[in-house]
Amino acid sequence: MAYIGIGSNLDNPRHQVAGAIAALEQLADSQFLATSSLYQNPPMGPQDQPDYVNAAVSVRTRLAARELLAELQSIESLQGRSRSGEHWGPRTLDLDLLLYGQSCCTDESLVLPHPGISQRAFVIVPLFEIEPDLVVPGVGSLRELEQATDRSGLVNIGLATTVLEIS
Ligand code: 5RW
Ligand code: CA
Ligand code: CA
Repeated sequence: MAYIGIGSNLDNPRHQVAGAIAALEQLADSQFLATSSLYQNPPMGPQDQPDYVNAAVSVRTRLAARELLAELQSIESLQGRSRSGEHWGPRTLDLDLLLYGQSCCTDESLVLPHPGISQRAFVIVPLFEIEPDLVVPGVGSLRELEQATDRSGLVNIGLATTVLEIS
């Protein structure tokens, strides 16, 4: 089982997150399992950027972790992610591989579990919604993380819906 964190704070974030979920539903050699609600929340890190919309999904996949990561980067690119912006700056789409089974990995290009899991409410809350009994290797139970999390900044804005928007 793999868990993917989704974030966007540019170009209609809710639409970007819905588009990412639709793309992840079509992932090669994989079975899409669950999606969380979308959560609007203020930026962590640099504050001079718009609010984010975050979500999490789970997939069962035959792809190797690095193959999955490459697929995530390709979806980011298709949705206009630019790699030129400032580090931790605003982006149309950020897909993070949060967990890949029980794998632990500390390469330059891939760290598993994703280091953000243990502190970021915008990761913990959506993940808890889809997998409350999850145990994060090297960290502990998601339930304990969730209980220690300040969720006050997060607004549940519902499930992703694909709708035609009239401009
Ligand atoms: C840097 C996250 C420092 C937390 C980063 C920090 C975000 C976000 C980023 C996201 C929200 C990485 N990504 N804020 N900030 N959602 N809300 O997806 F403490 S940059
Ligand atoms: Ca991220
Ligand atoms: Ca990322």
